[in-house]
Amino acid sequence: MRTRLLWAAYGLLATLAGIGLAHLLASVTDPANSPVLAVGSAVIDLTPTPAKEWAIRHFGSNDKRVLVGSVMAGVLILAGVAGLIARRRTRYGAALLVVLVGIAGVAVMTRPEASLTDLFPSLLAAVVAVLALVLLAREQSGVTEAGGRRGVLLAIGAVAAVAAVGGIAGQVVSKLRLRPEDVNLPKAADAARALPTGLDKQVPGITPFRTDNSDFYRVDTRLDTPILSAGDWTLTIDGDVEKEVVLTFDDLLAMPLIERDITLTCVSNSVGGPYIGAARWLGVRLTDLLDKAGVGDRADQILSTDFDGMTISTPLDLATDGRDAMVCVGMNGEPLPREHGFPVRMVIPGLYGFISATKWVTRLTLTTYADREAYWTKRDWATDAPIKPSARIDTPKALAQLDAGDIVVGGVAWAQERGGIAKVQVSIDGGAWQDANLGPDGGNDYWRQWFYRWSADAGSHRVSARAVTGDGEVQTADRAEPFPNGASGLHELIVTVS
Ligand SMILES: Nc1nc2c(c(=O)[nH]1)N[C@H]1C(S)=C(S)[C@@H](COP(=O)(O)O)O[C@H]1N2
Ligand SMILES: [Mo]
Repeated sequence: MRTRLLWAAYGLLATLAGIGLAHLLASVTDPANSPVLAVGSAVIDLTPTPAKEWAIRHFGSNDKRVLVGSVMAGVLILAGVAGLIARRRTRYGAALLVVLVGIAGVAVMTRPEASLTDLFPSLLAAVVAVLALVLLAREQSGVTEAGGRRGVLLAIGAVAAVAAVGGIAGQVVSKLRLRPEDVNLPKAADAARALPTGLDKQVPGITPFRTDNSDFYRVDTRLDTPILSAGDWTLTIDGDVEKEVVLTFDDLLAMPLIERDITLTCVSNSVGGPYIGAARWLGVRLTDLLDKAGVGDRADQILSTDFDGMTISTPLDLATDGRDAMVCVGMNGEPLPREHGFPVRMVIPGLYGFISATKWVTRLTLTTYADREAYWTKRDWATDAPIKPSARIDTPKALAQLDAGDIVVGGVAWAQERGGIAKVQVSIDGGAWQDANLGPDGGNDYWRQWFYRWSADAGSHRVSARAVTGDGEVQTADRAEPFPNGASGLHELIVTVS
């Protein structure tokens, strides 16, 4: 039993050494090629909708950790098995390791813009893992009753050191490379007016009127954070256009910039959920860019592609109907953070992010829905998905224990491209809808804070909120799941008052 465990540990160690060095190599070239991340990303892409809705739905940081953790666990179990096999036949154990790394290689190569050099980290992982296993096996078979333990211990130490140094150095290099790049952004020709002071201080527990970049939700299919440089970046506008246009980052900055306050929302946000944020965006008008290329009369879709070949579809008519559709370089007075699309991303008010907000965008192709299908379209998500108006209760929290008397219920509500929020209403225990107080107006594409003073008596109570839009629409109570075009229903919670 003991020797079995020992051999399993050898398989594990050898694999960790391979993965560690590969991680280091990938961190200096392209982190996405790190074998574990590559397999994780492939799992994301292969996961069927809506069977495993969560995987495509919210890639919130926790899900990403769970996913990478599970892939890692799977790899390590197989690595242990390879070690056990190597006890009898080193060759077969080594072969299993090669197969294992081969899976990562396939995962790397199935990425849309993959090239052969992307395989280097996986190749390195295979070579290092096999060499390490052979070394450990050789030293182990040299161990006799009489001695020879020194060699094994040295080999174990060496392999473990390679694994640790590779892994740690890889992490350090990745962190360093993630530092934001310094770019100077010009001022907007068409600036936004100062955002009024929100209710942040007045209503404890309410969502801040403006979301800090560091608190802004992140949703995308990536397990890494892409590291692009503004100097290398270009945007190509092609497809059904009069002439193809290629712009550099400087070309973009030389165009008239606008600044807008827009609340971005993810289609995967469940009612009352966290995947929403409000920021001040700086960029050029999407229509100014499209005019440069001259849109043909066949196109009904803008297919935007990111640097890695990931695609997002946007209905051309909605993007060009006069709303402030933007190709953005700045977020809250800073260059875009890497997680949010540096150097350039799209933001289109009123459409969920999965059909509008392409991060790390490098290509806009004017095409048709009949000709081209974007990533989420292939996974049966809707192609036309306006953001559904909704009110969220931030305070009190669900199941809170509260003292009887005055209780402030508060939150945010949004109705982008629907005239903004005209009213938020609150109902206690299904009673009559009462108007809440609204916070300041940040514009029709921006969310609005609200609060309601409730004089609560003892007991268990159900608190509900709903939005009424500037266009006169009352938020529906009909429930829908996020798939395929966004959640609906009222945010409701139960609290206990005593
Ligand atoms: N390149 C790329 N852009 C993307 C995505 C993606 O997976 N890849 N996800 C989209 C989705 S679903 C949303 S909701 C928004 C989220 O933007 P954020 O992460 O900056 O909040 O980005 C969009 N842009
Ligand atoms: Mo999203």
